[in-house]
Amino acid sequence: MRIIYSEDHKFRDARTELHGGELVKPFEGPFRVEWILAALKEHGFNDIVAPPAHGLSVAAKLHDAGYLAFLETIWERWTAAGFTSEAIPISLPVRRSYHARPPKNIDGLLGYYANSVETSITEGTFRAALAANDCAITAADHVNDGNRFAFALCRPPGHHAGIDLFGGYCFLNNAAIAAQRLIDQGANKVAILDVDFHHGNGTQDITYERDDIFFASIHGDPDDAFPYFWGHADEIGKGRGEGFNANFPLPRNTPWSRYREALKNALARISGFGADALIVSLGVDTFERDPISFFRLTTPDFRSMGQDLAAAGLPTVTVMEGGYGVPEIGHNVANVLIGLEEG
Ligand code: 7XA
Ligand code: ZN
Repeated sequence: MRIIYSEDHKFRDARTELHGGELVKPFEGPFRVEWILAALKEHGFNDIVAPPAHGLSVAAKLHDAGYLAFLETIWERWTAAGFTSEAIPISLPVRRSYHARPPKNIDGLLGYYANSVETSITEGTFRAALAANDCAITAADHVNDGNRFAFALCRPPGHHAGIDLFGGYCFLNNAAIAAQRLIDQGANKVAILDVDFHHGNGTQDITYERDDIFFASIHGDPDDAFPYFWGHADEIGKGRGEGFNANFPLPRNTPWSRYREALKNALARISGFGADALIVSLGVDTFERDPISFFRLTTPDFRSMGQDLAAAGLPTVTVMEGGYGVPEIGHNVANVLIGLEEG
């Protein structure tokens, strides 16, 4: 399987994350990709290529123009305003902010485009997000060229990035960008299956009113898990998109046996949709020892997950999302890819 990876992810190396009332070292950092790459090489995945620059033309079909301009210029504007530390939103539009619009004040603008406040923006964040976008597009192109699989080792991740929202460590929605690229190149219908522990609220935001992208997500119940305000089972899509969104919230301590039932149900929905291709938003924070999540999957379970995903029989672009804290994340990712190739 071809792995698409850019060294430019290193340009995002934040010092701060707001967690439990403190500014801590972020759970999402460059070390994650180092662990994943090391494990992939150990398991014999040696076809690792850097993506060419693709720019923002695909992202511009999914994200708001003002939001993209914000991402591109926020650091410059933040420092020009005299701030010397990382940019953290403090004031967000909420219920009954009926007249919310992008303010000119940089603090206000930062809150306007945020869906949560743990994620600091740093000098190199946009450059790294652009590289992740390049990985996703290149992986989609590899599958479009007739290859069954590609893995976009994206960092920063993307599935919480909405039409005009960043947060949850995400800025550009890499999975939706891969789906859009496949559609631009001739696919009629693409399914995105999000197996990260957290609901893919950004992907749902982008695809909610579309009937050419089916979105399914298996995740910690939002009653108990970030992003809290999205991901309920009754969110089924809207307008033309009604019936093309499926959420599978699961409780604390979910083991593989229970997870697998949800996975089979999600795959059955995708099969009914009749997709030409599958995008997998792969988070391995469903792992039993993930520091910020609460499912109970083990390292061998990820191989079974890959086999189940392959049984869908679709050209598949896997896009990296979350997974934290322990070097096992690399083996968990490798196991999904091994399972995909076996299935
Ligand atoms: O998939 N998304 C993540 O892994 C990021 C979740 C961010 C949680 C922040 C709440 N402390
Ligand atoms: Zn996650």
